[in-house]
Amino acid sequence: MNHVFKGVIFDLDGVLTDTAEYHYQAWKRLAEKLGIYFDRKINERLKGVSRRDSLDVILENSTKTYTLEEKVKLTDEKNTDYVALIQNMTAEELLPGGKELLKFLKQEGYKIALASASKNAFTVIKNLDIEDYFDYIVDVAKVKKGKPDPEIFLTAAMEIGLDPKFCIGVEDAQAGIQAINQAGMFAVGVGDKDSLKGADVVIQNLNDFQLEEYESKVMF
Ligand code: B16
Ligand code: MG
Repeated sequence: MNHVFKGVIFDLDGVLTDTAEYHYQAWKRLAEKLGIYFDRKINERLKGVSRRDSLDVILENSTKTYTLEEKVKLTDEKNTDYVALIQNMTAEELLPGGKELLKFLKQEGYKIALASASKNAFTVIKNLDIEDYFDYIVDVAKVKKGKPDPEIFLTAAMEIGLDPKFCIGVEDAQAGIQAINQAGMFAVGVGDKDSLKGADVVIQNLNDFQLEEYESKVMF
């Protein structure tokens, strides 16, 4: 293998699949129960954000203050609903270009890792039937600092045995792009150019992923 890059580290929600809709449904149910206003616009702010921090965003619209214990109960409740929703996910829910890109990277000998903020990432990957493509899936429960801290991407690079500079990180959230930048990796943003500042390139979906083009942009 004579590639410039040697590994690709993927985010999950918003890059390989759209679990945001399931997160939305589960948070919506909790918010309704608590009598708190919640809509899809607020849900956008939860992308790439940890479960606990997501709850704090939702509670910004609450007049009541919750104890730490109550917050744990609320996130547990949301997660029970979310887990029930993702049980029925299938390979059909892989976003455009996902399968083709994973196949190509594997064939070409690139290392592949997952750096998702979701504690349910493994279940989703299994249901999408893509777990065999990954050399390493970061267990976010063991990561101390969330994105934009680079820890999750650096952990992934270390576990696949690569210097971060030989890795490409792929993200749909601004905090994720910042994490990739701070990790010293090449950053591919998936989504809207204006909301993914600092990305080396921004693509609409994984069908537009152009490895050769990215390799021609860097020099070591
Ligand atoms: P969980 P990603 C993130 O996934 C989601 O975008 C975010 O909305 C969610 O709160 C977070 O995972 C935690 O998920 O409650 O399942 O642990 O984009 O980092 O793959
Ligand atoms: Mg994401």
